[in-house]
Amino acid sequence: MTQQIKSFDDYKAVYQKSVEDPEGFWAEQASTFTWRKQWDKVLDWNFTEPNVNWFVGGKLNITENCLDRHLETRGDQVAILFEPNDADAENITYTYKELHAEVCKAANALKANGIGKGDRVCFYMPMVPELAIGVLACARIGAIHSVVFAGFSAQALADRIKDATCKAVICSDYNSRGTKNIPVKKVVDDALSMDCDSIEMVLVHKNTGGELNMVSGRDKWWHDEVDGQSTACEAEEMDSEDMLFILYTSGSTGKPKGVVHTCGGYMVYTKYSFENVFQYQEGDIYWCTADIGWITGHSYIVYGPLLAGATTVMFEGVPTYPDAGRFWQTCEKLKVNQFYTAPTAIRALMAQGDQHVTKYDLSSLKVLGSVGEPINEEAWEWYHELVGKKNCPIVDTWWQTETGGIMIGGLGEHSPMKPAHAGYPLPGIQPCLMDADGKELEGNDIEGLLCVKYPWPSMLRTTYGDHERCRQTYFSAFENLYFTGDGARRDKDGMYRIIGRVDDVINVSGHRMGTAEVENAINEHELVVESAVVGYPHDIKGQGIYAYVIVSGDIEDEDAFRKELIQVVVKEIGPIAKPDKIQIVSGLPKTRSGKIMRRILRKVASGDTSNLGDTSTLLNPEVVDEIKDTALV
Ligand code: 6R9
Repeated sequence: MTQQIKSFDDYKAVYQKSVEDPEGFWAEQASTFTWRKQWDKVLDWNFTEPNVNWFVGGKLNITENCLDRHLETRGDQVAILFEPNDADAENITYTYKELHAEVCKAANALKANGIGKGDRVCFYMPMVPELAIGVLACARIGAIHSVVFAGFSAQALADRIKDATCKAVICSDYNSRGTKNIPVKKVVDDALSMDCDSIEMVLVHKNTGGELNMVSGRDKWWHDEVDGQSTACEAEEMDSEDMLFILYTSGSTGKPKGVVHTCGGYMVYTKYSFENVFQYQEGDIYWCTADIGWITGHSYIVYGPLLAGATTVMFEGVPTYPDAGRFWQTCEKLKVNQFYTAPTAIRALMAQGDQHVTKYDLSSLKVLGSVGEPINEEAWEWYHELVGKKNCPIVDTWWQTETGGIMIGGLGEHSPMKPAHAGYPLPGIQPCLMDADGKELEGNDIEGLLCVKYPWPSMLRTTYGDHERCRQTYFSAFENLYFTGDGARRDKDGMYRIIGRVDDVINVSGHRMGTAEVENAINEHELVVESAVVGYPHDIKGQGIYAYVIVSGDIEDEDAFRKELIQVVVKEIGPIAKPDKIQIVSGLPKTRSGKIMRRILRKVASGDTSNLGDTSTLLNPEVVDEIKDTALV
């Protein structure tokens, strides 16, 4: 284990060192791993192209660090502790030895099917151990995984498969979530009917069993391919900067982009941040409730914990099944020590009543984490008092798909806490706040656009197949800075409070959604002329989706029309992008240059029509009154 930070003074000293000598600091962290070949140079970078290389010339395989390295010291310790959807079902465990064997078998199966270094493999799977095994099997042989959250639609899956020209899809037959048994393979079949020419194989894991259409020559069963394989598989030697995975995320414009992470830096940073933020101790049981379809699952269910030799819980189900006490029941049963979830889940469970929490023994808990969106004070207090009994620090962790790991957040009990404040940057992270004119805001008690000044090991390297888009999106707003897209406050003590996105990205239940993406989906409906989507405050989801829609002709049954629109969005993106409110309007407020004035639409959607600012310069000021009068609030 790396040297963990053990007090706030310790943090201050380590932080100081990490910014004075970043290369020395990260070289020290990197030296705790197994490398096939030591790096020649710690860092080589510029933020103009951008071109960032960490541990240049180093050779490694991340799975040797997640698995092989632990075999001697902790081979019989549980690596993955699987909690199935059915609360009465037995837990399934994989020790480090067993996980190593399963990963090798799956890796051999992929190789036997012609998949090798550099090939892209798409995953569309529920939260079952085979997902983690499959992802690690890819990393073992140098194939690049692209996990697509299994709630996305066939269309969204096809777009991602095509963008990365994946060679194979690995999926399950069905996904059991709560009382539902969701057909997963069926979605893959639908996606593959949309010109996914690069796909040569579909590997199907039998999860619940049930009706299935297997296409001969293309579709194969996981058990047929994997079960008979050898439990040994030599790991592919990877360069530090070889791609480890692609993960698609939404931005303010266009289609989702494939964020690229590479092997060496991602490995060093996810382990370091995991050990320090959660203050993981030998023998602890750690549970992150995210889905591996998101970055949180990649970094803090799979890679970070396994690199640290932790026991990581994987949960198949939903927080409300069989009832709203499932999280706490499971914490009691598994004696969970570190628990990491999202504010939206906390708010939803809070609304179900305290009795679901108080009936369980939560004394094993030591650290509570929060991620995905700002946590409001009420939810923070509830989490702290009811779940943590005021004994557990809350680590509010701010980071992004692009940052690969936690950037700002508490370090277990060692950092000061303030509700709704993520707190201080982790060692090696140099945030700054900028004003709109590109001037850095110095000192404390200020608010601005959150940027990062200096590279950190797990930052994105590019957006797959389109480097210019990466430069444009993250490195062009401010010279020599990485721009996060978030606004933040630095309070008088230097603690950061994340305010939220400053671009056209909305955060629905911790899921990033580009407003343009939702608009494109809505516009697919034949009666829609134009639409504009904004976020508005939502009690449980954080933000809800509010759509303004212009239609052609008369709509006889508005409710039926709204249902149709929702269906279109579900088909194009998935249920997570469903608009909560759809207002039919005759026009959208536009500037003289034809840009939609979203500021006005956001205000109306949030129920605040008191001060809409100067609307006289609009091309069509008269629509503002109509929009106000027919608003759905
Ligand atoms: C890890 C993850 C990133 C966006 C980010 C920000 C918001 C994440 C937050 C937070 C306030 C926190 N966000 N954590 N806002 N406090 N602790 O969520 O990645 O899905 O890429 O979303 O989420 O707006 O820019 P991702």
